Amino acid sequence: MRIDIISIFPQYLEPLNLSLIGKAQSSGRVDIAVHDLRAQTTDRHNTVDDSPYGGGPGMVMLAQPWLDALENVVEQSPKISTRPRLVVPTPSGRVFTQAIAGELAQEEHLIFACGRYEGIDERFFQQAVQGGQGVNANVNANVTVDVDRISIGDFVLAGGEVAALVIIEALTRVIPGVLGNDESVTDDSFAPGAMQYLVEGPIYTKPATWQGHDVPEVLVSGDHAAIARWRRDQSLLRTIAVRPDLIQGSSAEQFDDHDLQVLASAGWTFSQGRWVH
Ligand code: 6GU
Repeated sequence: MRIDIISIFPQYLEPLNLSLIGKAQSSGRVDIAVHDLRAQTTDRHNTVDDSPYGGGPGMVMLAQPWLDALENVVEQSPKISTRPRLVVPTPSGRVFTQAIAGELAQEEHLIFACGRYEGIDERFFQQAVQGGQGVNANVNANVTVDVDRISIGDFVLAGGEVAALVIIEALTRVIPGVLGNDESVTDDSFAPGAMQYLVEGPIYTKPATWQGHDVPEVLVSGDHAAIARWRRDQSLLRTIAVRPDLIQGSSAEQFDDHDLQVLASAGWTFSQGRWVH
């Protein structure tokens, strides 16, 4: 997968060279390039923003440098057959989930537009979706992308860079081959499938007794079925405690009979198409 990131603070994206994503780059599973939006400006002050039409606080990013940057990125990136997806981190996007991470992980080419200030002039997106001849005389690429506005939660950041890091880390670890075989992503919290509406429960490592606290007996029993069942029970109980909204958004079909017993023992029963608790 190719990932291009456009930002006025390229250094914000340096952590992408570390750890899991750094390794995914070295192994060729992802190819990441960061581009400085200011490189597109032609005036003496490298202007990227101006005051909003209609008034109001803050500044709005100019459409032109963004279109020029997008054209350059599409022009420079290795030939890719599919239409790139332009991911725009913004609090006014759809809320990011593990399912969306899986969806993005299937794309061949993602371009992240990390805005700052109040955001980017809307006409940049209109133009990016529509395509047509670019105004940049040197490049004149015919750029069309799918625009995907994504929020990482109900709070406001100072810019899209940190959100792009979050989204890229989540999608990279679900690209096949990025994690080892023994680090299955299907058991993760929110993983599509059996864990979709659940968070993981507690985990333990050595020593078996630490500061007077014992590891739960079942985990040292060697009984794999009992361990799997215990973990699932813990997951159900923790989800009820910290994320009842996840259970509320699920239906009884997500759960087996034993799950439903555990939920019932915690006061949650599914009746006439909804959860009662
Ligand atoms: Cl994706 N960007 C910004 N700037 N703020 C956010 C966000 C994204 N998600 C939540 N707040």
